Amino acid sequence: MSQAALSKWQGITQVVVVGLGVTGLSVVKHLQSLPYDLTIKVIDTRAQPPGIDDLDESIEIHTGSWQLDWLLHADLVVTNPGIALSTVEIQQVLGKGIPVVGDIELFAWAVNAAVIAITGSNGKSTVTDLTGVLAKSAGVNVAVGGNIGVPALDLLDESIELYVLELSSFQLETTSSLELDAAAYLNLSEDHMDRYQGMDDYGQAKQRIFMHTKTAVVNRDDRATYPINNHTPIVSFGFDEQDFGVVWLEAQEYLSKQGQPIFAIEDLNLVGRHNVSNSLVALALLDCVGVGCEKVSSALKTYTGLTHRCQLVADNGGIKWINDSKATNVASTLAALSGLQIDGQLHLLVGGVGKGADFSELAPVLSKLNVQLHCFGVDGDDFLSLHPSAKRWDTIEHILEGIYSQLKNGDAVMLSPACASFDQFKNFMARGDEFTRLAHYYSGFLS
Ligand code: UMA
Ligand code: ADP
Repeated sequence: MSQAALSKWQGITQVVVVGLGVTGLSVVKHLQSLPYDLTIKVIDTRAQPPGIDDLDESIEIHTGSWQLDWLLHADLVVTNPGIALSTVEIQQVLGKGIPVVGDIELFAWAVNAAVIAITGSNGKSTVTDLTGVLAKSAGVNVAVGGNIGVPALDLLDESIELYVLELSSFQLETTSSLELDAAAYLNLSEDHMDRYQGMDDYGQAKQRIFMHTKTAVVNRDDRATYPINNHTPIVSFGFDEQDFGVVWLEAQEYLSKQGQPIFAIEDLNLVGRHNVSNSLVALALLDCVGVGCEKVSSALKTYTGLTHRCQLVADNGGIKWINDSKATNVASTLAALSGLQIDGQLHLLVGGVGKGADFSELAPVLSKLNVQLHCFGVDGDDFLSLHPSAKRWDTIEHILEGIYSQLKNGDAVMLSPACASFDQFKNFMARGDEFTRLAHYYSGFLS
């Protein structure tokens, strides 16, 4: 344990963990592993929080409501990213001067190796995963986690040389001392407007990734991704020839570094222009920690991306079925549409929980496509005015059952819903799995 970490824990004995789930469990496990005499209590406002069966029986837990008395007598409160700092009870804790941190802050207190982090509205998981895959291919002992799924604290291990973390704005809100070797801010577009007061508020949470980074990796096409303080050294990515970019050579397009071609874009196995940009970011981040492009090019060639992101799940009878369930906001659906190449008609499935978003940006893009819009879920009505073809359905299953017999050679069916899934599914993975299951079923009739 470093001197810096020791000083962080000085005077702390009562720790209250708010919110279980995978984060809460990882926090409790980490606290138990520390060489301090800590009293750990857990509060979860849900009656049956996920993870409760895995919680050590010796830990006191309060479920179903807040337990203010515990909170106000804590020396440290550790919140799940799903809990907003603006929550009345958390504001009372802060008002009393009790520190409130998240799991990433505890990770920062404990970590002893190089760390790369990635934030942004879209592309975080793809860039995080790709960076990890490429680092591993170059022989680095790398651990990948954070918002992508595996809590950061569960990754901690003496043997790890490099941590690659996906950080959400929720996680960044409660993180203030994470020292990074490189931090990428991919893009900023409307999301989580049910949690933030507006785009400024949301963007500021993401800016926190630059608080202590050696290098900021930023998007030349999105000024919001540049650090507000002017002291952080910058490496940028984009679609021109500067820094990490794109060049043409003998009628071929290449990923480039400072104008020099480093990788032929046609050799990428990823679909869409947004993945050209995601590849550039991974290369830039690894370059910052001394892993050169030449060491990772064969892994970049074979990388096919994560499931539920523009994933081709069936291709029968000339009809493509694409699962883009991870598109949970407008910008991600726009990115999916921009990368599509289809000969026939696109059947686009949109809807779910809209999170207060304005979907009107989709209308001009849809107007240029040969598209049939199918709207489902609790906020499906919000899409009806976006295209003359829009039709209202209740579920994905009913849509596919209703349309499969009309599909023709060259058509594509894509779930890219621009919404969260919680009205009808446990999460976006369950929604994507359901679409994939139905795609396999109905495409079977068409082969
Ligand atoms: N909740 C309560 N009461 C509580 C605690 C939580 O109602 O006392 C609710 C919150 O409103 C919240 C939900 O429960 O929406 C989240 O709790 P959870 O148990 O699902 O959380 P974890 O399992 O710990 O998952 C969290 C992240 N969840 C959120 O930020 C909401 C996961 O990101 C992340 O993968 C995981 O930690 C590991 O770091 C998910 C996510 O949706 C995938 N993230 C958002 C996004 O990507 O857009 C930010
Ligand atoms: P995140 O973790 O930020 O949600 P993902 O990598 O999981 O990002 O991708 C989510 C969705 O966003 C995908 O369905 C894809 O269509 C879209 N997407 C991926 N990368 C980008 C990007 N760089 N810009 C815009 N949209 C993107």
